[in-house]
Amino acid sequence: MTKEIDYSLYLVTDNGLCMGRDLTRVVLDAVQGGVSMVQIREKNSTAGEFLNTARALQQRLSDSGVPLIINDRVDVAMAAGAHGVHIGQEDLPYQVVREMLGPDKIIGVSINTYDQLWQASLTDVDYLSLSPVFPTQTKTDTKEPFGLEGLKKARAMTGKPLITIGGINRDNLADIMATGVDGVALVSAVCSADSPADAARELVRIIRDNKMRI
Ligand code: TZP
Ligand code: MG
Repeated sequence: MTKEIDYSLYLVTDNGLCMGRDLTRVVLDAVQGGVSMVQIREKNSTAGEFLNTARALQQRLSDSGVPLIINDRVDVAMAAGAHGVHIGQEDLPYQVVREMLGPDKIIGVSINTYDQLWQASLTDVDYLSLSPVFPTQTKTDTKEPFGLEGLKKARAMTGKPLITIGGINRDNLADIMATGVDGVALVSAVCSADSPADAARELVRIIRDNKMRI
């Protein structure tokens, strides 16, 4: 079943890149600017801190229609009543996550190879995130970037909602959207911006102008 989800501008958080500002404030500003989906990714938080952040955001976002996704932690997502979970290739297998969350929650998977893309396409995972498309300093243990050609190839391989992440900013966003992806995930281009709201607004405009109509 395909859920009606707007993947176009997907904010992934990193507390350390918020320039000392409160994470919740940064996320709410970015949503004000037009972010369509939010993933809390806090690798250095304790489970309790992660849960507090997730609960606070779940409450603040509940009227916005913007889904809140939790990175890695199915337990935190369940406890916070979040909309879903984003898992990597080294997290719990997605079949197990689906059994735990049920059919209505959103599950996204990071894809680092074409073989993984193919395998995940055969499952009921909701979206695939090709990672990374470009080099990035935000995550240091990434595989070789796919580049625009790799992204085009991935787009041709799957009918599932496909997004991509890694080194995306206002300068390369138009080229990325022209490949036919359903959306982009970004960390630093929004979290570290002087105004997360203005940054999101500009990215939304570029996405609107360059989204492929199929
Ligand atoms: N996964 C692959 S690259 C990446 C993640 C979480 C970080 C992307 O960060 P940025 O700042 O948008 O390049
Ligand atoms: Mg993970």
